[in-house]
Amino acid sequence: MKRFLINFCLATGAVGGFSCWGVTPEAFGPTPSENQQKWQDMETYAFIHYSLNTYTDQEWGYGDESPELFNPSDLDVKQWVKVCKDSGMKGIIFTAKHHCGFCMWPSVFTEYSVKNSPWKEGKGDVVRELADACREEGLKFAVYLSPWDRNHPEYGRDEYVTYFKNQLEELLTNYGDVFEVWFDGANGGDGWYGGANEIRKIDRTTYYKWPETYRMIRRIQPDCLIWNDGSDRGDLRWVGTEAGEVGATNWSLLNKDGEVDWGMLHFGLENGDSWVPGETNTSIRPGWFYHTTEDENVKSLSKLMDTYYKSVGRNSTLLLNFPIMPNGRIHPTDSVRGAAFAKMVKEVFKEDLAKKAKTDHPEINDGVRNTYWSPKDGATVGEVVLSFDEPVTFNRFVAEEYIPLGQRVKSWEIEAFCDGNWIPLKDALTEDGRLTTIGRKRIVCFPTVTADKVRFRVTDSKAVPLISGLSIYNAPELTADIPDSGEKKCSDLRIFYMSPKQMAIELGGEKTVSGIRYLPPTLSKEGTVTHYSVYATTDWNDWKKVASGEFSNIVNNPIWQTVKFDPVKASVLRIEADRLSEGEHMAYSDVEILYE
Ligand code: FUL
Repeated sequence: MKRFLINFCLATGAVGGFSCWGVTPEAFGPTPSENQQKWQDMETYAFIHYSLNTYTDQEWGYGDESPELFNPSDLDVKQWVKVCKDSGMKGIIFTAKHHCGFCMWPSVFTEYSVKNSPWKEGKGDVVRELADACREEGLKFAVYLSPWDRNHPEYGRDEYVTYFKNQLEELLTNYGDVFEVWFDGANGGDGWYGGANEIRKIDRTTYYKWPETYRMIRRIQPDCLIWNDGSDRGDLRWVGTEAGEVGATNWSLLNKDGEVDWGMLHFGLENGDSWVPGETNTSIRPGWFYHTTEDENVKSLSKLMDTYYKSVGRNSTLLLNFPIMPNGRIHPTDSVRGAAFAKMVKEVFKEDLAKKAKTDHPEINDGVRNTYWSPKDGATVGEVVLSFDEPVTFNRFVAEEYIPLGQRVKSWEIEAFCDGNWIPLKDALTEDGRLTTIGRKRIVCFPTVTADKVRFRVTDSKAVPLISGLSIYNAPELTADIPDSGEKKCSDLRIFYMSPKQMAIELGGEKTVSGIRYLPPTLSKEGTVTHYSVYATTDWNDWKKVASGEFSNIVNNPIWQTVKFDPVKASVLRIEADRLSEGEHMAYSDVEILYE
């Protein structure tokens, strides 16, 4: 074990970022803008998914759904804002326009909007109501505007890009401050497109003319952050999954140019030349839009806490989605779960036990973000010991880097001094327990220990590490966990392939069937069915087509897909893959049958 210099720190207590040695080090590598720092300080904010899909029980609308469908009986944006606030969310990003193209505000550039719906006799504006309600309650407001538009006749041509920019300008000009714009990367290709009903492929790197659009955003709302999925470098990046976790190693860096692969999204790029921090997005339910069938599948409190540790606790933010029900409100299960989550976060982090510790480096446990500890003489390794008069019991450790001068730490360790021995504390939420990056905030969870001393040790860093805070907490055990899913398997099903794109399910006798559920392969995207047809038979001879359609967003969010149809007598069902996301052979993780 290496021994380091004993550092005697000059506690400056000064503002503006001071090292314990009284010298302000130079920035190292890319650094965050002030906006990016403010954004990361929000930690948790909400997504709200609401559109015509809510009324068609879909995740992606095709673009031909009637605006007549939009007629909520009880739309109450104040309830949404209250739920989000009670869930600890600091802002809301709203789906002003999802892939179906329906605008939740009365855009002057299209007829496909709330203005042609029965709701408020076409005089309503959901974006306006929500933006106002957010402001009243002190939440920040932001918009999701889908670049892919399955309704617009000109999608794929230049005219559409002008339309898209006009809409963005409308949203950025008429609704007050917008803290983020979210440009979804999905582009499934096919759509209604004004009745053309065809597949339109675009080159995502050139079609939308992002540089021009970005310039416009900066001009109208200089404080607004640009999110995209990584292909056109904005200010924030997707983390490569909708499951609610970023890599345990998470650099807030990417390269300005060039391809961005999944690993770069999920872990950042250690030597990237630009500051592009990751935003972790996930839904409180399996889907992004509301489906009654998911009422039993709202994320449990322990799952939400796990998500928090794997996002906010890994140098990211958490963008947590609340879907709106057809009546225009958030479901009570979601709101109760959201409030329990906020309460638990508060409970876990209510008392920083590190503040009681004695240390030679008081700037590390003073709770002040712009004072930081660093090893002497610019060393890239070093350690700090926190000593307690009375033994402390704890199971969470939080480290924070002073990111205004860049992200530096590459690996570190924590040890607890228990019964005369130093015991390493490993991250229980990773397989190898190793600690790598820190960034804005890194939370480490481990089984409860009682110790007299705690040692924090940086073992590798790109440049002298600047640690603005170490804290220690004792989280309550989560005993009353609610299971995530009420899925039950049907044991008497016999499933086999009739051909690479046809799967037969024998039901074990003649039954009245009203639907199927399909869980795609989860380890690889290969064989995932994106477009399906379902047939039923009682004699293996006479097959009746009972359903067909699209499993939208199944690639990014590989969750259970439910297909319902009019009850039919069958002894065998056949699922055909009309289209696969990748590969030539359809695959599944599980299949269920819904009976009458
Ligand atoms: C995805 C979209 O395709 C989903 O529908 C949802 O909006 C999610 C947040 O992003 O890429």
